[in-house]
Amino acid sequence: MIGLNDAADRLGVHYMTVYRYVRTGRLPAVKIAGEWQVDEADLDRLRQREAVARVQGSRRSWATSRMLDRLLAGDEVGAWTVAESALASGAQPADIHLELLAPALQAIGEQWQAGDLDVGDEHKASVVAQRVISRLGPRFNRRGRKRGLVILGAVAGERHEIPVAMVADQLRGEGFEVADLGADTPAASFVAAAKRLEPLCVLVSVTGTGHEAAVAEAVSSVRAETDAALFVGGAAVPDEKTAVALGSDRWTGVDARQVVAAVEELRGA
Ligand code: B12
Repeated sequence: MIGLNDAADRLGVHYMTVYRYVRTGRLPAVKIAGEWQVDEADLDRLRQREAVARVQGSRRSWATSRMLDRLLAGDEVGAWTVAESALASGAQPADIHLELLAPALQAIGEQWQAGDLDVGDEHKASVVAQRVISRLGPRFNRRGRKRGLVILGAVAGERHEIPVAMVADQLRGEGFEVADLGADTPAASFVAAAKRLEPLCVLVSVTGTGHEAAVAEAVSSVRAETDAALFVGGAAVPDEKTAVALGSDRWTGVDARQVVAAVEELRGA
């Protein structure tokens, strides 16, 4: 372990810069006899990450790898600190969703698929991601008259709830009212909500493959009861052809910003 003055020398930065790294969670440290001490291995890791960020010309890629690290550690406080420092440097709440959390989660999926992580790691990371999303939620509140109501949910059997939560918050951020039915929503619940709420639009989310029958049931049930626009989307809907085959009015893109734009178009906004 070394002190912050030595760490600053090794990194070639001012003492206060290292101190800020420690306070924002970028550099793990412990206090020994009232003095911050850092592990040299952590210092090396920080140096490597900084180098990657420099090469890629982006502070965000650094923040994304830091977010990934904190999700895998199951560290809500650390993950929130990463989000908070990005917000403090001018990122919008939607950027935290799409540029920090989504790529970190996608990287976790790749590591799970490669057999480097077990499903428990994925669960632990998801819990932290959901907590960060919840803490960001109020920042998407927008005052004033609502622009219309959107019903949103993942189909029956589909447990991927995080993409749904992101779309819901981003729609709220643009002034829409959202009935978020969450994950694993039975077709009958989409229908009940659509009959009761007279939505501008119903969004059916599907992330994994193998949910085609559930999508078909949700789509046909909703269409039988309402004339509202209906879009099927999510990671399992990568293109126009798939969207149309699944019964969507059209393809509305792969991320939340694109869905929001499609809903805005309906409104003629
Ligand atoms: C977290 C996670 C889980 C968590 C979910 C926790 C939760 N509460 O959400 C748990 C552990 C439960 C889970 C379970 C499973 N998972 Co999983 N999971 C993931 C992981 C790592 C992240 C998902 C995520 O949140 N991504 C971040 C979001 C923001 O990205 P996104 O999907 O692009 O989101 C955008 C779009 O979907 C869009 N969008 C969302 N809704 C809508 C709606 C409309 C209308 C439109 C237009 C757009 C839209 O907006 C979002 C924001 O921009 C992914 C890896 C990955 N590549 O994403 C695997 C992944 C999705 N899972 C996978 C698998 C295989 C499974 C399991 C079968 C096995 C397992 N790993 O346990 C089960 C299936 C459970 C089930 N029945 O659904 C595979 C799916 C492969 C496939 N093509 O089918 C993936 C891709 C991992 C991989 N690389 O293999 N998983």
